[in-house]
Amino acid sequence: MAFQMSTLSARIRLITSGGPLSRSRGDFSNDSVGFSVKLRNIFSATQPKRQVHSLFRTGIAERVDNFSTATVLKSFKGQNYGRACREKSGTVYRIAIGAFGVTTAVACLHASAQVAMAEAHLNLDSVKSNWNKVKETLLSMGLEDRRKHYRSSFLALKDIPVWNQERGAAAVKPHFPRNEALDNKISLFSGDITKLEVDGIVNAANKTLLGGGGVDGAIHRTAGPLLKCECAELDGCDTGQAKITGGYGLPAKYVIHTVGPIVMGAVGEEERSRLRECYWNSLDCATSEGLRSVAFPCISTGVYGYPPEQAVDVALKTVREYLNDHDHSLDRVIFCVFLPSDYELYKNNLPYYFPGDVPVKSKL
Ligand code: AR6
Repeated sequence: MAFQMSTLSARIRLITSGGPLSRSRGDFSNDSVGFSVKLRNIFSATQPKRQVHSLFRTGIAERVDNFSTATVLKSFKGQNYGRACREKSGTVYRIAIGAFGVTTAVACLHASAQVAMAEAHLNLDSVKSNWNKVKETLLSMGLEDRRKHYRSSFLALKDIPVWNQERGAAAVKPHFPRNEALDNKISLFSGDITKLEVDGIVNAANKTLLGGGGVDGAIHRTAGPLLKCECAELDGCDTGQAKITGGYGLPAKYVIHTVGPIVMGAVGEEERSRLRECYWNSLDCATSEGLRSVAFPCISTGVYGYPPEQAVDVALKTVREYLNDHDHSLDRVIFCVFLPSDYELYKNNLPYYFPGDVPVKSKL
């Protein structure tokens, strides 16, 4: 117990005295859930949770015992005034330390109660959970803590190469001038969008926002049932519009739901405009919520029947135009393709919209 007490005190001193752990202090004051989670991590390195609780209780009792008024009076019984003064000041010091200990212990008890409350909100598998609280708690967590709640494997943003690094497509006559900074904000990724650890992934949803097949089904499956609970309160979504929710069990913090146009027969101006709105409004939705990295699937090109070889131009042109106007608002836009044929389409068309430093060749 003595060892546990000294470990605990040393850790509390580190937090309060500007040691390495004190860097997190700003987070603590802003965010009590974050504080709780971080505090739990500090303690759990040496203390099982039950021991920590009893440690706090014992800590308060011991300090109150050690610095009771009886102790103070005792120090004035001595004959030597100087000695009494020294003992008195020592006692005052100990009282101050004791008071600090009690305050800290009370704060710790409060924090551990909050940890328990936060964890109680974190059942991602039950529709009985309060989605609002779960969302809030997940978003307030640091990355390492949030990763414990992912319902799938993940790919970190730093491991998704930017387009510039994997260039190699044929040189073409670009539709836009080269902008090296923008080239470095683009990725072409082939795989499952539900694995991407980015700020937001875009869902090719339907107007109900209550889930479906394709990428919509995959996103809802990985996020868990609370995503549908939140979606149910959004009152649907019109074609071309976008609405944002939490990501729940997804590695992505947020999901931006947009509804692509349904193509029956040939693509007309109406369908083109609606598809453009999907990309533009999704990016607008992301930046207005402060998201810095966003991944898109090939909206409307599955069940909704938009020909992929026409959709690719709308997707790339809209993202390029958005980045021209908002280059400081986003760090990365990822085109997430699922089919090998879509990968080829994007690879061949990206140089028209994000041209690199390559010799010019006409598309015709
Ligand atoms: N990750 C990335 N892309 C995917 C994934 C995935 N896990 N799964 C499919 N895709 P679709 P739509 C690609 O049909 O055409 C739903 O039922 C897929 O290869 O998902 O906009 C909704 O509820 C294709 O390239 O969306 C709507 O009712 C792209 O995602 C309707 O489908 C879009 O295909 C929306 O149809």
